[in-house]
Amino acid sequence: MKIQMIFAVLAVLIMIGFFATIVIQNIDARKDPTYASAKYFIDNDETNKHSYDEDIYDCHHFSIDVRYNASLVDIKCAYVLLTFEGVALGENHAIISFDTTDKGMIFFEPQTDEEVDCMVGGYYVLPTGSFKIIDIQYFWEV
Ligand SMILES: [Ca+2]
Repeated sequence: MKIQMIFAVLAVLIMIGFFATIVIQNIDARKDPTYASAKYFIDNDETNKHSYDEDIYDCHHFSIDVRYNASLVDIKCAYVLLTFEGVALGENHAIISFDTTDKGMIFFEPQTDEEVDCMVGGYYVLPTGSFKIIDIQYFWEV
């Protein structure tokens, strides 16, 4: 009887530990950065050193990798999907942004680390031309 009680207590303790681990893993430690820390991060992150390849590593890969790398240092970063006027849905462009605590939303082209202006109705310049932005979507989850 006492051994059964010990096993029951052990089982409960193991379950508590298991659920506590799940809760701890789900706490999102990422925070919105200051402008300076976002700039420092993007300047030191090496994603921009990848080579662009339309079939292997394109704008989506650059943006996903920067967002992931930011999460590793607890910086909240968004994968940003830009939709251009007159361009097919699958051919939109991905960049990244930070909602900085001191200067608000800022955008970077992750292929070059260049800070870029982005707003609906504005234009985005790519090597292939200048495109009117008709929608901006933010994806914050890593
Ligand atoms: Ca960089």
